[in-house]
Formats: sequence, structure tokens, C-alpha cells
Amino acid sequence: MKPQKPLNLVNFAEAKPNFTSLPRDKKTSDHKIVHIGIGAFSRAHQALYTQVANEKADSDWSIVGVSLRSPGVRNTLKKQDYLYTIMERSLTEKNVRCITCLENILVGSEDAGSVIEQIASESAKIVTITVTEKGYCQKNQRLDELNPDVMADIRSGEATTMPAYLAHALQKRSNKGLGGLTIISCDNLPDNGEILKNVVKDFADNLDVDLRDWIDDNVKFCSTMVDRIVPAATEQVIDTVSEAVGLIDDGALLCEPYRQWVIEDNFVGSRPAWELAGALLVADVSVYEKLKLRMLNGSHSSIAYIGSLLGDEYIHETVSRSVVQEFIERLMRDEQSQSLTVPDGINVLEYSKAIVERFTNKHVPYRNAQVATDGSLKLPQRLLFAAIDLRKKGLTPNLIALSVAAWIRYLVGYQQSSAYPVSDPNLAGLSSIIAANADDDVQLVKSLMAESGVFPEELQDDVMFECLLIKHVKNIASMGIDKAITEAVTG
Ligand code: CS2
Repeated sequence: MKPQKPLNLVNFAEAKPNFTSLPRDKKTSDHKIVHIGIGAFSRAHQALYTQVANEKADSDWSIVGVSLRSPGVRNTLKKQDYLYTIMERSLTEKNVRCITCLENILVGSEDAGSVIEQIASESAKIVTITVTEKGYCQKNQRLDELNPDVMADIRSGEATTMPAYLAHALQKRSNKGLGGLTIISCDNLPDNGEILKNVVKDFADNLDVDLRDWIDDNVKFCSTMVDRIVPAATEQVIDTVSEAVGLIDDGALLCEPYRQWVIEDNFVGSRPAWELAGALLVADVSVYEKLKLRMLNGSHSSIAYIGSLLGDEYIHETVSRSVVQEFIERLMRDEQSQSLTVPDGINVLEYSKAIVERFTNKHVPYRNAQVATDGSLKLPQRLLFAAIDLRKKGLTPNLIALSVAAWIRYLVGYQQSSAYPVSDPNLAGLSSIIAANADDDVQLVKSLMAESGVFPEELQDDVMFECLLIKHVKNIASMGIDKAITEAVTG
């Protein structure tokens, strides 16, 4: 039975004794992690690793979350003393745990200065980041100084973008003589630590000519590969978890039991014993990053565009269609896995089987629309670089091209009918290319490849890839996405 909402606000902290978690004294921790982008993913991933590390090592690392723009998560969690539950749900089991290591949440749009101060405080030892692909404000792995938000930050001397916050905070740390900060990117970008380092140092050049060198001497940036399927926290999620827990938790999260965190071992100071929570600390993350980005995220994006064209709401619905499942298995087996070096100890067939199983978990419903978001920034690392690597090996990226064609038809469909919403920072540019080539699929593909800024240079002149893309864009229009996929997997 659904629990009744009490008349007054839920005091989640009072329910703490119901959970077998450590008692805590939030204010005393003198080693803090500042997490920028405290959304559902980070609260069900990095926060859980820190929680488990604290429990196993008897440490008291705490997290100060930062939302750069919206106060929503802070408003919800503040009412319950920043405690929340996570329900891990497989097809057969559920496991509930309470997270107690989140100390506070700061909101940049309300008070940027306190965010900068927090990162520049002695107790901050680590900064972790999940701001999604667009939060890096990068172009070709360097700061995009033509990005309007970056330009505004440079002009105003204030911080609204992630690189600006970090550069200002590092300048403060250098003025105070405080070194020793490790900054960890946890977003789905290849070489995420390197990109982060570049954008922060590029921004720093605008503040102080010596800051770049100071950063080199005092700050370490770690690349990581993060993996866990965590849907956005919706009313439905809150209801499902609240029902299982037996009290209302407005900060509740639902996710799969699977989790992985591979971290580049490049720390300047102390850190939680994350390895006790299952994290892998390695010298080079890149092989793990590429594997996960291409196999899991590449398939996820492919399913999201196919599913949107089919009118499915959820990933698990789309992947449960046998033809889509076969398509995704082939995409991973014949193309994505062939484009990369598989890390030692990983059996790629088992890895891909597990991915399909994870996607079919209907108890963790993940919207196609959520994965489809920001396609112009996701496609390169998920699909297009794999196509380039396949071509270098003399292999044909046929199913990759079909996945990219599904993205194109998804954008065209939106333009024609607005039957579903599309969210992408480059939507205006993409839409004008589509509008200018409305009646000509050949010209549409050529223009998107040449002008959209989505296709890496090496692919722009690839006539074979262009032909495959044209064929699939036409096929999807004439026969529908289901038949186009069927033809690709049986043909
Ligand atoms: C998804 C990822 O929304 C998306 O784009 O592909 O968030 C995915 O669920 C995670 O990377 C899984 O680790």
C-alpha cells in the first residue's frame, strides 16, 4: 500500500534509525569532496562509492554538492537533512540503502562566491564533476572561447560555467598558498580528465598569466570511466521507492545494481578508499572509457533514436523488440567492439550480453528521450569515432551509419511534426540545415556532414560513410525504421 504523505514536511532525518548506516557528524569532516553537478547520477554513483568507502575504512569523507543553476535538488534534500535512499533494482531483487555522506548543497546561481570559497577552502581535497557533455564548453578538447556563456564569464569576471568556477577557485587557492587539489571528471567523454584540465587552464589564462603554471604544479586531474544506469528522479521514482521504504523520500533514487568506476590513479593528496567500494584505480583509463562509451553508450543512443522513431517511451520497450535486440548485438559484436582495444580480463561477448540484459531491466525504466538529449555532443564519442577506426581497419560501419541515420530522421521528424520534444544545444543550427534541404536527402546528409560541426573532419571526406548514411536515411523514410533495421541485420 502507498504510504500517506504526512501533513507537515517529511523529516527524513528522523527516519535514520531505520537504516543500518553509520551515524555521522557532518560538520566535523575536514576532508571534503566538492561535487559539481549533484544530479541523480552522482548521488547514486560517486556518493554511494564514498558512503561504502567510509563504512569499510571507518573514514568520514563528506560531500558538498553543487548545483550550478537550479535550486531544485537542494530544496528537496535540505528538508530531509540531505539524507536520501537509493533503491537498486534488478529483475528479481531490490536493495535499499540510505546515503548519509552528503553534507550540504550550494547553488551557484544564488551565490557563486560560496561555491568558489568552498572549493578554495582547506578542507576541500577533491572536486568531482558530472555536468554532462555540454558543461565542458569545449571544442576539439580546448575551451570554446566563442561559447556565449564562456564569453560572458570572461567579460564579466564572474562565474556561471564550470571552467570559470574552477579557474576562479584555483586562483583563490593559489593566492592563499593552498595546493593539493585533485579534480576528477565523471562525465561520458573520452579523455575526460585531459579535456577538463585544458578547459580550466584555458579559462585561467584570462584571470592571471601565472595561474596555468601554478595549476600544473599543484593540481591533478583524473580521467575516469563511470557506469551505472540511473534514470532521472521523477514522481514515479519517488513513489516506487517510497512505497518500498515505507516513508516518503522526495530525494529517492532508483537504479540498477550494476556499478563500475575506473579511476586514473593520479591524486595529489588523500582520497576515500574507493577501492574498498569496488572502484578500480589504474594508470590508464582510456581503454575502459572507449569500451564503455562505444559499447554501452553507443548502443544506448542507437536504441534511443530507433525507439523514438517507433514511438516507444522507454529503452527497455525498444530493446525488447527482437529485431532491435539483434541489431544492437550485431552493432556491438561486428562494429563497436572491432573498433577498439578490449582491456585485459574483459570478455567482450559477455560484456555485450550483460549490456543488453541491463537495458531490458523494466524495473529501472529509462526514457528514450533522456538518452536522445544532446545528440550532437554525444554522437562523436559514441558512434562516429568508432566508424573512423573501423574504416582505418578496412571494415564497414554499416550499423553505425544506420544508427546515425536514425538520429537524422529523428531530427527531421521533430522538424516536420514536433511529435516529440528534442533537446540539443545545437538544435538551431541543425534545424536550419534540415529546413534548407527539406526535399533532398542526399543534400541533407552532405550538408549535415560538412556544416553541422558534429562529424569529425576525418569522416567528412569519407565517401563510403556518406553513401551508407544516404542509403539508410532514405530507407528509413521509405520503409520505416523497423524494416530498415530488419534489412540491415538480415541483408
Ligand atoms: C545514457 C547514460 O543518458 C545517456 O546518455 O547513455 O547516462 C548512461 O545511462 C550511463 O552512461 C550509464 O553508465
